[in-house]
Amino acid sequence: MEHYYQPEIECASREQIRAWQSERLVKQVAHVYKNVPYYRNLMDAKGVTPADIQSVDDLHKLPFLTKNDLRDAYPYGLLAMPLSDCVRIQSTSGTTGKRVVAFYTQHDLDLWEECCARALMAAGATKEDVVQVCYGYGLFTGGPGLNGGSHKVGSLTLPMSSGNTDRQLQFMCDLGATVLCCTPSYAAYLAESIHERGLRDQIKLKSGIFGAEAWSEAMRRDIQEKLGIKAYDIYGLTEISGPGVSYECSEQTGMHINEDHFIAEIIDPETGEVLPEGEKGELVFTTITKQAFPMMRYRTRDICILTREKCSCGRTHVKMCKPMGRSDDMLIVKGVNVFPSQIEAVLLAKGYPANYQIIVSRENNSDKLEVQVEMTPEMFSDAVREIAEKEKELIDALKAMLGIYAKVRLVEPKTITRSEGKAVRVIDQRNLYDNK
Ligand code: DLL
Repeated sequence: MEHYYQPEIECASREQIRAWQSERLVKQVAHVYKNVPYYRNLMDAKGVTPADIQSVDDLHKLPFLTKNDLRDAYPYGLLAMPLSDCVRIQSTSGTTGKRVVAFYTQHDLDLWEECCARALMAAGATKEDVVQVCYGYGLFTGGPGLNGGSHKVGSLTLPMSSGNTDRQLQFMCDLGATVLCCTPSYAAYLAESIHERGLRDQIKLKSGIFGAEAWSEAMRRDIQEKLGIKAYDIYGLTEISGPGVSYECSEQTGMHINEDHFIAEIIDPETGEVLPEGEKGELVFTTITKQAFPMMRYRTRDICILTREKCSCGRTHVKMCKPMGRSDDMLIVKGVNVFPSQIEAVLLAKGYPANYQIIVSRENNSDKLEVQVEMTPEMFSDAVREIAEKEKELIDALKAMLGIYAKVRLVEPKTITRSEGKAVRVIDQRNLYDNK
């Protein structure tokens, strides 16, 4: 049986959803124009005024926002409410320069948690369930979002946070967790550990909600089989709120976007032109109910397709497919957003030439990051011990920049293949977007 958190909204008619969107968009534009000088300037530069936005049909007239705008306006430049009305900050795992800081009023938190509650109920959670949340808690939105959603549903919530697999498994068995929330790679790791320790008979899990990174259908099958559960995808990003921007239902064929809060568009990433439904392009979101940190036409850089085909679950909100890639070079390694430019900045600051390669792989369902860096001829003549020290120094500097461990290998000058055109900076061996 399909469960809904807010059936009257989740299954509303298309006309009703459109009406909500138009009415809320007009209000949101007025709010932003009045309270966010940064965006007002963008609108003025494009010659658009709030009066030009009368319905969703006018959305395309508004200027885009990008991660660069968030960086330029850091930290308060896109805030639309007095700081004293805000009660929470969340942030992306990115670091200096790229860090996104999002603000929430109590109203914003409530709506975000309701979105997560919809996702949880779509995955079968009820007040009888025990929800084990092993997304990170803290600045990352995963833990707090699903935690809040679980409270709204009325489930018994286990705020485990990430890591400490022994303790996760002990609580899972002893307290009879029925719904698991974590990244798909951690779910696969837990599944393997359960299998190895022969705990399968002691777990009561029935479903899992896995997101924050790309995962394939093959990985879904593997997790479902090993844990004996139904595995649901969940998508979101800090800028827009966090997890629960969209979520899967029993059909498991894409994620319903909470259209009463977020308007989705697909654009051509080169030209910015809006593409018709069913075409593949970059996903863009406009928030229409947020108070503190509204995002107008925010370019996610996630490549995606939208579909409005009728869904057997009864929900009427548009569905997005699993993200199929990114239109920028951001990598997600161990759930942390990593830009090659951050790595390059560290290397240059430490006096290395910009000849490097970043290799991402996955072993035992855990991501590995390796940076191969060419030494200068002078460094190459150094003793082996000194080279090891240099590697250690780079490992520390990268850790400070990225927040995660990257293995560093200093290689002989001129060993990294030069290419004719763009340098191949990143080799991602994980085949994350191979959706078979
Ligand atoms: O990852 C929020 C989240 C937490 C989503 C827990 C789901 C569960 P950020 O750290 O800001 O927020 O990273 C957002 O992660 O633009 C996508 O590229 C990627 N991403 C998120 N969910 C998925 C997913 C959280 N289900 C960025 N599949 C997004 C593929 C995903 N990629």
